[in-house]
Amino acid sequence: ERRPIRRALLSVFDKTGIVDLARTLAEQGAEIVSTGSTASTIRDAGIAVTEVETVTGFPEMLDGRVKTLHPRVHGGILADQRLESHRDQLAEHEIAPFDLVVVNLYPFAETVAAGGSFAEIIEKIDVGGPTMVRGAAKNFASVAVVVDPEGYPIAAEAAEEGGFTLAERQELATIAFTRTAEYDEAISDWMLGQLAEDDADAEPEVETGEEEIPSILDLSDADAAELGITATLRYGENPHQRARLAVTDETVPGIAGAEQLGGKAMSYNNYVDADAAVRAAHDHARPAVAVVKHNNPCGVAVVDEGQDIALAHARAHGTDPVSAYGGVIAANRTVTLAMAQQVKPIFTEVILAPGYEDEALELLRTKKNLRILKLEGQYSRGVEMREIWGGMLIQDADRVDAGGDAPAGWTLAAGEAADEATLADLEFAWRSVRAVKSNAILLAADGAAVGIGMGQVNRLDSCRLAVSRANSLGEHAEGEAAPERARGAVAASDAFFPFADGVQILLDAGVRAIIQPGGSIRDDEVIEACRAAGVTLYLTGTRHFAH
Ligand code: 93A
Repeated sequence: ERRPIRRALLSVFDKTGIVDLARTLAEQGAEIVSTGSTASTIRDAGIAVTEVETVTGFPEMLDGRVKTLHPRVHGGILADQRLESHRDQLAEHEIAPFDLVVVNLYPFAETVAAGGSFAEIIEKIDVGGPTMVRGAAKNFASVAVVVDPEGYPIAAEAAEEGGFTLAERQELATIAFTRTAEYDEAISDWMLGQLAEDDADAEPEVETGEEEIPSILDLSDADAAELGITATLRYGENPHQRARLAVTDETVPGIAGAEQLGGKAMSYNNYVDADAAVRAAHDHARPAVAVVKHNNPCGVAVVDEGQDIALAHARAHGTDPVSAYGGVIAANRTVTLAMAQQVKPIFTEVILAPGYEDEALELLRTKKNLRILKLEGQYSRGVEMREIWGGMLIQDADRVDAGGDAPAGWTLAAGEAADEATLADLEFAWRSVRAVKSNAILLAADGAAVGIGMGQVNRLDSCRLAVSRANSLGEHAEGEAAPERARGAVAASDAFFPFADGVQILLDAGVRAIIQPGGSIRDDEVIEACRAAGVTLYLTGTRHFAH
């Protein structure tokens, strides 16, 4: 059942489309009450409008800080018109109820993004606007609330059809509370950033006399959009860093343009990890899942074509279930319901896949914070760029398609030629290790990583880390020792072993085959160590640093 719109309160910062809405409301016989410049915009268009001052009997004061904060406004918004007692009290105080509240707020985040001064930003903290929005949203039983110009055509249509239904008003209320929540979150983020800045400002600033060049982060949203910026992110790598996202290549599906099917807005770190996760998963032709944390894989596994991707996920999660907490999961096949059921209990920031079974998507969407991204097509990048002080480095993207990346291009340097299964594991390990930050050592067994050592400043420590993870993180009953998963595994190293000491760690742990580029002046010592241990060693001649 529709509630007719007899009286509407319009107070909008962004005047886009407000005249059209006001005209329809007036044509449908609604009284329009409005604030300062909203009222003049409507009146200039020849539409009858009542100034809010006329309603309150009070002038706008404190430079506009107090415009609508008055019982004659909020009584009209908050009265539950179904209740006789509320109707009586309104009558007693000669307050007319509102049926529709249309408000959009002072552009707080936009003023921050545009580099407004401290005082300007403070003045853009809207108080009266959110108060009206929250009041109307709370009272959706009686009032409809619209918070941005996109909703005006719907409101106009509703006015023509005799008003909004209860279900529609409740949906509008939900949108309204989401809006005020985001609005306050932007304010608290900025306030926190100010605290951090205050600390940094303890040192007196030096006047250089030089004119500051505005950074891309200082541009207004509109100017930034012309440079391909599609989003202003909540913040950068840390809360005190501003951040934005620009799409630089619209011809590829890309992480930057991926379709989001659920969850909160992507953060800066989410994008970084999502990119690493998709790249790692797409390095495999077979169905694969990669779990990434802080730009490093903490799990990766493949299954045979035709097997459920859920199995790959279970095994990728099993690589290092401790680190997978709060990770980003990428699959190179459609996410099945079985995989969604596995993911559900695991705290995960982002999941990415080329598609989702309907029931899988439905289940994943019950996790409100999980960002669900759909991304079709093969990961591909032409060039990679990285900023340094005063410059930019540009290089061809690293690919796994060099001669040495396939077993046919490998050289057997020690031990017996690997059988088919070992060769498959070596290839899996080789294709997986390049996603790991150097120095990278990856142990694998049966198409799954079992121990990853990453980001160490010497290869010896990466070997130790890979082995200790393999031998401590495997599934085991409480009170029992973890299985020694390094024993019988294969090992891949993203670059050559400069000394035999790292290899010796792997040999002592019981690996059965090793793949590495070779090329060290001490290759002979490395080869000799493998030969002495009776372990197969292949050289690829190709290196895959990722620093
Ligand atoms: O300064 S406020 O926090 N105090 C108020 O009482 C108030 N009432 C409406 N901001 C207030 N507003 C905001 O003014 C609305 O949210 C809207 O953004 C803007 C509309 O004012 P005008 O119609 O004068 O442009």
